Amino acid sequence: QNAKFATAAAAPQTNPEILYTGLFINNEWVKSSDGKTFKTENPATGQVIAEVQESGKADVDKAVKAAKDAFKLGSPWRKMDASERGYLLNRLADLVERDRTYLASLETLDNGKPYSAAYAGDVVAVIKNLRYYAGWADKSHGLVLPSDGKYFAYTRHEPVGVCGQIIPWNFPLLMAAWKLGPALATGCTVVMKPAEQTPLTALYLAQLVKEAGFPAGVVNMLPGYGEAGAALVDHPDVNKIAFTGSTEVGKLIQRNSAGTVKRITLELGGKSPNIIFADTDLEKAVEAAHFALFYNMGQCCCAGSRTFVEDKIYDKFVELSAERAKRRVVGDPFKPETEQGPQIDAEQYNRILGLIESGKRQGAKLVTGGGKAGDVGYYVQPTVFSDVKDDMDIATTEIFGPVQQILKFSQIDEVIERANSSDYGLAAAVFTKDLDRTNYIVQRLRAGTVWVNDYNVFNNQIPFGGYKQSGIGRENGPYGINNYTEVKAVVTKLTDKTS
Ligand code: TXE
Repeated sequence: QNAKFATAAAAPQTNPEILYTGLFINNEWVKSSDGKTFKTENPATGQVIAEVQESGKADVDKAVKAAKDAFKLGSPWRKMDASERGYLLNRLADLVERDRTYLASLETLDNGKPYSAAYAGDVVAVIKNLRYYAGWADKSHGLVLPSDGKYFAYTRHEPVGVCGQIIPWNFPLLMAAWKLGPALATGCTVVMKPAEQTPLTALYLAQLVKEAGFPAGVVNMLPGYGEAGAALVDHPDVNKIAFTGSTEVGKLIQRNSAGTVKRITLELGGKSPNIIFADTDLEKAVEAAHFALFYNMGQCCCAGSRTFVEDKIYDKFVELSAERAKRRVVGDPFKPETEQGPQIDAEQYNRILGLIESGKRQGAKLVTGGGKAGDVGYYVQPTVFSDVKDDMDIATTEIFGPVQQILKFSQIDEVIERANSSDYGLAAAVFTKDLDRTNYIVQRLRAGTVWVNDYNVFNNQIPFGGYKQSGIGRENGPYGINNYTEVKAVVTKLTDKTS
């Protein structure tokens, strides 16, 4: 984080006003066609925060029409200079920055993540992402190609068109930014569906889109359930789907997109290996492995959820990891000292508790935690398992909760093979001071990101995405732009040619 954002967090608004609960279509707030609503709750208390309009298929049709109209030839958006699109994205970043405290507070209320993380992490990353892609708006361009024959050949990078963007609840605002930034930089139009658990910050962001001056229909926001997402996937006028969520739904989306040959990018689940060699700084590695798993209540697709530790330091590593997990401060996410808030909802909470039970049943050693924390809200104790075997459910299933699995290894090729023997391939990390070993291992791990001597390092310049069943495509960095463009080759006959 740069100095500009490194100030202490402003005091949160523990009861932020809920301003927008409708559907945002064509720069207007409207109700759902069939009058349906759904409740969004505060996972720290289980209490309802607000009733939100629930988008159905008819609303998807309306929003897609608005996005299609905004993309029509001759529309203000299509005629706009690329640099102007960049200006609007920067303006949006300015507004997020202006409302940083409010947005971080609203995120904490709706999602349960510690306010300190929402303020210093999520919202800052949103601002930087929008600015990063603002810079790309007038720098994404084609090539002039030395074609054989008497031809002048060049490529145009054109916007792919109407994009359906379906996002999850673990980083609600940040996932909205990751998807909006490249889509708007390249001149696409968007219909976004935030997750049903966390619609509030995305809805507020939609209002900022309007305030920033984006033309009507360029961004449409449809709160609702998976059915609305499925209707976007099926819609013949949607040219591309960008999805972040479960591998299960990702497969459905891939299948259902085939009917209209949509472009798709999928960012799905993971079971990422974090490999710790004995030559590393033990205490730093323990802390890094703790952060790798427990950050955001374990609700990270890239969570280091298989911690492989070299046998020589295994016992000590387990002992220190348990001590660290016991020190983890669990509680009210608005309190500055809180490191861990509640899980997102009852479904995830019960699923995590069920997986913890499976770990106990299947013979892993529970070294700390192992159950719910408190009686109000969806809190789970920071949990550490040792003596975990590769075929246990806790070693193969994405838990998406504060449950660390520590596995033992002794040989480098053995740990590479075990690390790679997963259907997932999102991220991996290695901790060692040995350069040759580092180079050997990074070339062999089948993962979209490999961190060396650190974990969870995210920057907008760096691509992120998965191998295997962790997804298709890469977000962020220059690669993120490609998802939103079609390449058009233009070949013009010349009457004369010279070198
Ligand atoms: O995900 P879903 P859920 C993983 C994590 C978690 C599990 C289930 O393991 O425990 O997924 O979480 C929308 N067509 N991740 O059930 O259902 C849905 O409304 C189109 C990993 O919350 O995939 C929401 O907006 N869209 C992950 C979004 O998909 C559909 C983040 C994600 O929800 C749909 C979240 C359908 N048929 C969970 N069904 C990551 N990769 O970071 C649902 N949706």
